[in-house]
Amino acid sequence: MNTFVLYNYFRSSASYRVRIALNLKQIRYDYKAIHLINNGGEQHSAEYGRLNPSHDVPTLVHNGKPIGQSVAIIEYLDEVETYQPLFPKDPYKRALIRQACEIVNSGVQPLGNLRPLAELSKRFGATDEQKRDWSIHWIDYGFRTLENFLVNHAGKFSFGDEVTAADCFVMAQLYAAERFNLSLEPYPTLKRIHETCSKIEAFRNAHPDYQPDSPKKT
Ligand SMILES: N[C@@H](CCC(=O)N[C@@H](CS)C(=O)NCC(=O)O)C(=O)O
Repeated sequence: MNTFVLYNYFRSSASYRVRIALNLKQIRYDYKAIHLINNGGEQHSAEYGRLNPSHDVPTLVHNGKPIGQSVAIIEYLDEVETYQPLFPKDPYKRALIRQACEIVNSGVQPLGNLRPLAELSKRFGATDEQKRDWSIHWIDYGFRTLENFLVNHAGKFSFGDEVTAADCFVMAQLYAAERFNLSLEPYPTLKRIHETCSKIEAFRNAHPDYQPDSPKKT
C-alpha cells in the first residue's frame, strides 16, 4: 500500500504549496487538519512535535515516514512520482526554479508567519493594525521581487508554458493578495500566472476555501 497523509491547515500557504503539488501529480492523500489557532495551536502538541520538530505545517507522511518543510516535500514528491515533473532536468533551469521557490519560502513567508507576528506583539506591543501593516509591507516586497524576476522567464506559467514547482510557491504566496485584499495590477506577470493557474483544477482544488477544515467550504 502506497499511502500519503498530509498534516496541514487550510489557510497555511506552505500547506497550499504541497496540496497543489500533490494534485498536479494526481496523488491521493488523507487530509489531516492541524488547527493553528484552536486549542492554543494544535501544531504545538507533543504528539505533532514527534512528526515535525519545527511544530509547523505541512508534514507529509509517506508510508509511515514523515517529512517536514514544503521544499523538501515537493522535491521528494517529484522524485517518487514521475507523473507531471515539477523540476526540469536542465541544472540551470532547476536552479532558477529553486530561486523562485526560495524567494517565497525563505524571503517572504517567514516574515508574515503566525509565530513572529505573535512575538512582535509580545515583545514590542505591536497592535493588530501594525502587524497588518508589517505583513502588507513584506507581501508587496515579495511580489515586487517575484515580478522583477519572473518577467524575464514567464510565459503562461512562472517558467515558460510548462507548470513547475515555482507555480506551487507563487500561487500559494499570491493567496496573500486575497487575504489582504490587495490588487495584482501592479504586478502584471504575477497577475497573468494567477489567471492561468486559477483555471486549472489541480490549483483550484488546493485553494484554502475548498479544504475540509475551511469555514468557507462549499
Ligand atoms: N518553511 C516551512 C514554513 C512552515 C510554516 O511556517 N508554516 C506555518 C503556516 S504557513 C505554520 O505552521 N505556522 C505555525 C506557527 O507559526 O506556529 C515550510 O515550507 O514548510
